[in-house]
Amino acid sequence: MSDTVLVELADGVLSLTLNRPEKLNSFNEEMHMALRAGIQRAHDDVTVRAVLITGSGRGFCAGQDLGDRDPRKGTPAPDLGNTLETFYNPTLRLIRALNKPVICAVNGVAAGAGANIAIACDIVFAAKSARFIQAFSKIGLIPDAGGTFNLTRILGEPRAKALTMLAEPLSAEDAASWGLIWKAVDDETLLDEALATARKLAKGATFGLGLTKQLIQASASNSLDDQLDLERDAQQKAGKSADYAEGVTAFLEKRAAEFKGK
Ligand code: T3D
Repeated sequence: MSDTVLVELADGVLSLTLNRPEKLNSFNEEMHMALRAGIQRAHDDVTVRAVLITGSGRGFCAGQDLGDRDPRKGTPAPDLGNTLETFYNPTLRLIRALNKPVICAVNGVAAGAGANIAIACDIVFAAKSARFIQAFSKIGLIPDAGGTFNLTRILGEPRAKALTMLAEPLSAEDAASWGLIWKAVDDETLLDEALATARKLAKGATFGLGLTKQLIQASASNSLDDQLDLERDAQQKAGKSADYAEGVTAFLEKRAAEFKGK
């Protein structure tokens, strides 16, 4: 087991903490594989009902470890298309495909692919001291890890283009007011708030939450007609779930529901 990602399961929440603080939790191959294994576990383990991703130390994640891309070593230029396909894209796809909520607690600077992995999560909290930096243009790259997709859909072209071309830091509070993240919170309360939210969701009707996540993600590329059809089909599944039966029964019995995520 790698210590580049700390893994803890408690109260239905799988916490994944990026753990290369001396490199601002930038990605080397080992950390890529450890994060992916964590998210895959969330897919496979029915006791996991929500995921929390955060970082150790003063940063969330500074994207790719550029020490592993040092041109001075004299090796041939790397095939970055291949590294995206091998390392980043599978993780992005796993996060989006996971039928369970993924909460991100951005504890400090989130740069390059680190920023875009955070943005790809379902509910993003950030410490007020955190910054989001689309650092790619500073080193001659394009925004990857879903950046061109998510930034454009969330912020629109003017802000997506300026953020990525200028690579200026975006504060957590501006990210929240622009709708890029859910909330900017005091540094001292970040983990408590994010964890409390993850625990609340983990106790919730996670079968329906998974469907909701997929529907909202699908809407960006669907017509209204297609989306109405999807809602019909998803509601049919939700209506047959044990969580729905429990939710309605608990309402009628004036008690708290005990959802099982089924
Ligand atoms: O390659 C592929 O597979 C393609 C995919 C690419 C995806 C990408 O993410 S490309 C973008 C890569 N990331 C960056 O360009 C960001 C580079 N880092 C920075 O610009 C700055 O470090 C930050 C703005 C993030 C933070 O600045 P600051 O002043 O708070 O911290 P610092 O002093 O720059 O960094 C602290 C340490 O972390 C420092 O090490 P040292 O000097 O104390 O030994 C620094 O070198 C290290 N560090 C930070 N980012 C990276 C890194 N080391 C390796 N790779 C990094 N990305």
